Amino acid sequence: MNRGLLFFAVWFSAVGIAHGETYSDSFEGPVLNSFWDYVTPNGTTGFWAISPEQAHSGQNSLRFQSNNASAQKTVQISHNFAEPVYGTFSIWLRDPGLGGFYSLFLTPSDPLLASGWGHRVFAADPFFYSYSIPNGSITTTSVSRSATWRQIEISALADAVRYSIDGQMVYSAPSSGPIDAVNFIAHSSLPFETVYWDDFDAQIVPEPSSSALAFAAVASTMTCVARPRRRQRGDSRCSQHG
Ligand SMILES: [Ca+2]
Repeated sequence: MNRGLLFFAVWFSAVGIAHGETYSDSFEGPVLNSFWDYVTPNGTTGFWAISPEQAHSGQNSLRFQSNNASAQKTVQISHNFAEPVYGTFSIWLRDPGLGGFYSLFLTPSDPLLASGWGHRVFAADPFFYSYSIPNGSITTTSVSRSATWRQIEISALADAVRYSIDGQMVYSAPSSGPIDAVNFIAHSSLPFETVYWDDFDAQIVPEPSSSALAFAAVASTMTCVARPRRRQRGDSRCSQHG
């Protein structure tokens, strides 16, 4: 990527964070965007890197690779919201078509639901994609696994929950409340198993009782609301009112 494109990519990401309502990440690098609060330390159980080996868009994607230990290994990236949110989250997964356990999942805010697998769509079955609901069982879908890019999308909204793969809805239900974090993750017991992720998108809807009401109370001004992060980073969300 040339410097002009690189600047644009960084600027676009920063604007996406600042407005708070949406965030997109195409993992063009050269480093991982600060939107992500947690990344598995490289070498602990595997490795992650911005990689030109595969790309759903642009020139790069985010590569997860397990290390060569014999134990089960995990590589994970997460964003923790400063307060519970509703929203729609999607990412493209370059599934090798076999092995592993690759998933997008949302962590429910309700502690009684957060102890389980959360809202999760994943590739682990040898032949088909699966999903699990908070404190629920695993369901195998009719969407087949193959060595190609697939888009996984999970909506946790105030009135509904929906899971989709490549635009095909595989599960819907009434809302089970807001979520605290969005995560994607790779588990593997095999050495140097590799998957790629690209084009993450978040459409975030703040809870009416918190930031939405705070924004509504301030009219005709450019307002930036400082939002301390639960783990480490501050954030500011700016919105034009009036
Ligand atoms: Ca990309």
